Amino acid sequence: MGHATLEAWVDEVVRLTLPDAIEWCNGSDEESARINGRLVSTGSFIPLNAEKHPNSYLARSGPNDVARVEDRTFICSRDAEDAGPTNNWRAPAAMHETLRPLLAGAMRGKTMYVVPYLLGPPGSPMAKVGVELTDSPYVVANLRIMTRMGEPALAALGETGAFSRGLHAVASLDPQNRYISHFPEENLVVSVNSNYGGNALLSKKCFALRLASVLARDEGWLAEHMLILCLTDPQGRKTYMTAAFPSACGKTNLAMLIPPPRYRDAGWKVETIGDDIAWLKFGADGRLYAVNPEAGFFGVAPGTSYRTNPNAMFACSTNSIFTNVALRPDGTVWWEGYGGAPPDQLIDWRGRPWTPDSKTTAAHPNGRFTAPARQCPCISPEWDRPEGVPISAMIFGGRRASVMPLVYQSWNWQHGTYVGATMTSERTAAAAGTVGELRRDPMAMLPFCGYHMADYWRHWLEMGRRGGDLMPRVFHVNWFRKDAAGKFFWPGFGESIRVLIWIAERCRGSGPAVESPIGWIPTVASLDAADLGLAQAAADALLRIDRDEWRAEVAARETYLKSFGDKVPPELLAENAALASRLA
Ligand code: SAT
Ligand code: MN
Repeated sequence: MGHATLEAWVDEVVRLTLPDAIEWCNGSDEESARINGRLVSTGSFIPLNAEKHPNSYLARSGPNDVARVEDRTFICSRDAEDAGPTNNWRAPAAMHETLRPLLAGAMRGKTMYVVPYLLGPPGSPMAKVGVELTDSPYVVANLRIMTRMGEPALAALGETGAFSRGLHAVASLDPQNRYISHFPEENLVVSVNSNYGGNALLSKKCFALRLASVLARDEGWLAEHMLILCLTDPQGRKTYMTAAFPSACGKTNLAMLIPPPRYRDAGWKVETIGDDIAWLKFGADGRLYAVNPEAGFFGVAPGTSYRTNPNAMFACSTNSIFTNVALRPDGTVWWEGYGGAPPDQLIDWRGRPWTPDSKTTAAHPNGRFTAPARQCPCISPEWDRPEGVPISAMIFGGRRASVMPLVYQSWNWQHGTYVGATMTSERTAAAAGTVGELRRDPMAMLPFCGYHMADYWRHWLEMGRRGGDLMPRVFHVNWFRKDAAGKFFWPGFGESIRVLIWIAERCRGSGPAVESPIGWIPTVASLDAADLGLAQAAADALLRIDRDEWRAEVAARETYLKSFGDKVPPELLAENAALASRLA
């Protein structure tokens, strides 16, 4: 017994990285206790208050290793054209040459963990196996929460099953020699010199999005940066939706939305299937079905509270890992936006004493919790259904202080693809870069598409031709529109259920809508928002389409689309031209 290809690869990596020991992970409780114990004894894990946070730990990453590094992330396809203009490209052979000396002997004195994991529900035709070789027990502890690690993967793998390979070495954490490299043709990711989330948990953005997007193109499905939720109406009818937002724009909060009392009492319910990634495939009935490839949440901690997202707070109250948040004297955690006044004394995310007078934040803005999905009170009983859930609506959204109305519906799949392709959002702390700067982020996949963006759009259009009328309806939302004083118009959080309800009604072919140049928008009345105390002017402003702003937007989109040259699908240029003429 054993998997010859896997064993041969492990041998090869051992010869290169020279670990002192090798440990094959099976995901058991005993193994987890042992690895957590090791992390505690080396000071990498601080055990939290055993009553308030049983089996939970605080970890601190290097101060220069706190977010994804897009400028150090590479797609190493044979042909540069396949990576496209939105990815950093390196020739595979050249990248292997660069990596070899960084990996040589990198695991000396350490244990190399062999971590098999399954993405997707066990038994699902959509599930895929990955194996990460890592010298970071922190990564192993996180993968155990984020994926079905160990036995379920080995069972799916058997002796000959296919798997994606991930090699991760912490090395010296040198930011200048940090490489998050993807080799789509080898189904391989190599990551060196980072131990942070999306750079090191190779199951997540590296495999479930970048490599998977390439597999999806080749195999006829979609790997998307989308949450998955189920909205149940008072009659018990369920509408499954996915939504794509850039990192740190509220996907986790929307996925775990709690309806305000009036809606809850009336029988509305939102349940979570996933908060970050969706894999979508056609079912036998011709509809698009989604599974969540992950088994945990790697959520942004700051701003998460019992007021804004109690479901996330419950989910991470036990068996969880916190990274780069603050520690209270009683062994509980804290971060900006936790709720209540800041505690008098804390240890900040860098391990230094902190008081409310300190000039820096106590938690890093991209501080995270890693929590098992099954612990989330609103997790859908269908979240690990092997066949997935049939999607009726796909929602795109970003952070836009202006231009974008609260919500609109595209005319059809092709127009919806155009709406996704031209998405724009203000930068957040989830990746290195200037926070607040506006950038195009097509389908929220800019940092995650493993091949040429224009080919990816082509693939979306192709999926639409296959799915025809059974494709989901496509919407765009913006919770972040601001008034002249810089205040958000929309209260967001639970109140956004009004928008989800309108979307569900539109999917059923009901729900009043007004035709605008950009798509269908709800009437103010159909949002049922009278009780929100929004002034009529604010409600109008939320849905306003300012023709001058939009004409400027369309001109900028034309430049953007044309920057993809010959590859840009003519359908998208035609949609932009049609929008321009509707605005004329
Ligand atoms: O760092 S992660 O990629 O895991 C999280 C995110 O940026 O969305
Ligand atoms: Mn994400």
